[in-house]
Amino acid sequence: MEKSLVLIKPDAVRKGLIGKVISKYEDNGLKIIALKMERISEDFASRHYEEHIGKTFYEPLIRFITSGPLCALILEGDNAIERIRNINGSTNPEVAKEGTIRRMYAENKTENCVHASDSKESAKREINLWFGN
Ligand code: 3AN
Repeated sequence: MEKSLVLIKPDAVRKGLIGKVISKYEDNGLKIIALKMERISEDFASRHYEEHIGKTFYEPLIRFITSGPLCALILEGDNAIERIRNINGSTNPEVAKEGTIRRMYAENKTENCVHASDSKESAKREINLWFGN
């Protein structure tokens, strides 16, 4: 069993999409093992997105991710990391495949509804950051 950290970002929360997004994961057989809703600080956001510090999209990304409440979840399942990223779709909603969350609901590369861990290592780091041990 693999675990992944998923965020339902502030744009999706504002649009009332929490239930629809969670259903996509549950309908695909992924299990929610932790869930919380909060508005994060800039300091916390910079820890979550530390690999992007200095990139051109970093400042708008931090402004956006701190702009309102979000949901953080731990999902579990076989091959969860890859399956969740396939359900989410490409970072850019314009090129995301039909039926993916980002294709259906995302506005652009920054306001793109969801985040999911991209490797076992980042899943471990992100789960520890958001939920501790
Ligand atoms: P993903 O979430 O698809 O794994 P990452 O980890 O490369 O994407 O980037 C983290 C977040 O940074 C993305 N979810 C998106 O919100 C933002 N981002 C990434 N690339 C860009 C970009 N070229 N322009 C604007 N925002 C971006």
